[in-house]
Amino acid sequence: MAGNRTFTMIKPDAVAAGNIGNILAMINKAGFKIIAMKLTKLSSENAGKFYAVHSSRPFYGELCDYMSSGPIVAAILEKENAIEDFRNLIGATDPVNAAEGTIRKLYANSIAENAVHGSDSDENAQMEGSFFFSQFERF
Ligand code: IDP
Ligand code: MG
Repeated sequence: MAGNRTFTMIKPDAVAAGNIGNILAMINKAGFKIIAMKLTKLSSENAGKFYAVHSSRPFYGELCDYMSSGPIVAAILEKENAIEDFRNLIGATDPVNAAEGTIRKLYANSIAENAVHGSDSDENAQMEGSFFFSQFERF
């Protein structure tokens, strides 16, 4: 990874609302290259594993139910300074606090159903990407 890759999901609310294309267009326009991508669905067990880091937070059950409620798009993205630049592109966790023009400001419903995931560190990007993709599925 060496700082140039991040992992994202287009979450169930955004897929259900028909916003896959709009969100991918913003990702491309911001200069990210897609290294791996798939439309898939998390079981509640796998949502629990993916978000295990949040297992002690009060919203963990709600988060796992939501993330397994419908299809998602999982992708590995490449760009210089990928982690920070992608967090800036998606905006704050709560869309109320997200900057104008960010993906969450435009497409999130709430702090829970907030349209997209973005990794918060190189280490987590590596782990999260590996959760969905093998070496052979990446470009
Ligand atoms: P992030 O996605 O901006 O990194 P995190 O704090 O890592 O935010 O939380 C992970 C996900 O958990 C959020 O994207 C959102 O879907 C959900 N979440 C975060 N805070 C809350 C909350 O207060 N209530 C309900 N869901 C939340
Ligand atoms: Mg996070």
